[in-house]
Amino acid sequence: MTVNVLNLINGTWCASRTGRTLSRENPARATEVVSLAPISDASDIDAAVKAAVAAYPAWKLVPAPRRGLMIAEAGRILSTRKEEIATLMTREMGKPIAEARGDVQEAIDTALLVAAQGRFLGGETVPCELPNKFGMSLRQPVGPCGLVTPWNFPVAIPSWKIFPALVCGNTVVLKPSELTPACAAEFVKALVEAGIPSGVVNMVCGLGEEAGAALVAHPGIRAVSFTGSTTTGSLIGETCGRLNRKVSLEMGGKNAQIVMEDADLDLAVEGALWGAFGTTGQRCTATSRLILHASIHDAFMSKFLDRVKKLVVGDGLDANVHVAPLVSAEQRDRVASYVEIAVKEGAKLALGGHVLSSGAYANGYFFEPTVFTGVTRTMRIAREEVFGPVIAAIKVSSFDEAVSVHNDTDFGLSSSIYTRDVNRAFTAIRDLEAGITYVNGPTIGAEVQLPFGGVKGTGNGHREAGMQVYEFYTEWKSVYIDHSGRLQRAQIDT
Ligand code: UN1
Repeated sequence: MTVNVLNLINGTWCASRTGRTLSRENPARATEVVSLAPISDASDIDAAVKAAVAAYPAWKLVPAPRRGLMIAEAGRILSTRKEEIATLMTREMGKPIAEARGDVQEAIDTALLVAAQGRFLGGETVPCELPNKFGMSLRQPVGPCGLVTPWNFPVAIPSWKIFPALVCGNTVVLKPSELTPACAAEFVKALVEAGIPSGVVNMVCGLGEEAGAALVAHPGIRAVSFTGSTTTGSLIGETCGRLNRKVSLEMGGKNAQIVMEDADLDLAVEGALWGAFGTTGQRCTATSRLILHASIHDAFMSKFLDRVKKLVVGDGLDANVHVAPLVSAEQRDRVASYVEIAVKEGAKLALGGHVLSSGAYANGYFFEPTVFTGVTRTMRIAREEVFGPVIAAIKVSSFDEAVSVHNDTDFGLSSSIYTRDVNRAFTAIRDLEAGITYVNGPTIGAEVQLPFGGVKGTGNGHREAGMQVYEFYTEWKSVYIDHSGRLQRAQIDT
């Protein structure tokens, strides 16, 4: 069954003014069209931003606890439709059904957390230096926000942005990935049904270079939040820099799992399997480097390769499948080209490395789970984000070398160390350059109540989730109330 996706502008579901549509195929069976969505242009974006601008004055006056109640209701609606949306997600972007359920669950968790903040969007009160004077700070909304989201977490990532934006009193225009418009529409429908007024949430489908670029640069937009590739993020950052526009960028990763000589090897193998091949490696938190202490390198690798060989590759709707297809033919070819590069640079292909295209794989974008050993820190396979089921193992001979290899990357999202030595664990927490560090757990699977984001080339210093996300979706106002009845001069009258 093909889903016909429409744009949502000012409370009305409508086609693009261009009349153009894009069809999205099931990555496990490319002959099946999952969704048809508008390819919108700058005029559609303009209409949506105007709706968001018009709806803003009334929405920001709705008491935050009431905005929170609507978000809680959206979370409830999502939980009643979890299975239906998860199935659509697996069909539209491929991830295994259990992971698709997890994606929807992450949005439900976010709704619960954010809804409560409607009653707790606090500021501070501080003593003033002058008598009979009161000082406080308040959070205020930023204004209409432009949100550009990726296909790999097609419900969870929009929820990280839209729920906090709304609870703070902002209105939004969402431009979801052209690969997952139907998932985005399901999420937005839950908001509409929860009673969010017309114009407060708008969605415009289309391509990044057309609809996305128009949204980011539109004069009505006050803040832009983007999750996706480093190339696109940097362009968005440049545009917003020129326009003095608030911008939150969440981009690539080259996350590593360190395994020290004292680690529980079976546990570390489990972690690496999940971290590297969960979501077919298409998470920005995916484990794409393994940093192994020389004394356990061979023992680890032999256990690891045994387990990788047993991974079942197939259609994510089959509950027995561990590794689903890549999202698109383009992504599959990109992964294949990285395998070639790694081989040319002298990495040893220990397992996998090929496109799967025969039998049950004939119509899908499947790729073998792939393991490289003998990788050095200068190879491109150790430095560039692949976003696929490929892991590169680097051998080190000490903890200090492990940390140094770990940090020798332009990125800094997630990191992991397997060790039973508490001193090393705490030193790693301090010294690994990353926004997230796991001890004895894989690099993927962040929970929504802690800040999410990275250092160095991964982002531009903002965080999503947790309590930190409100720094992005609000502006601070400082307020001074002088109840002395006379002019008092700060810094002068003592
Ligand atoms: C992403 O890949 O962009 O921590 C997000 C995780 C998930 C979110 C990943 N909760 O792996």
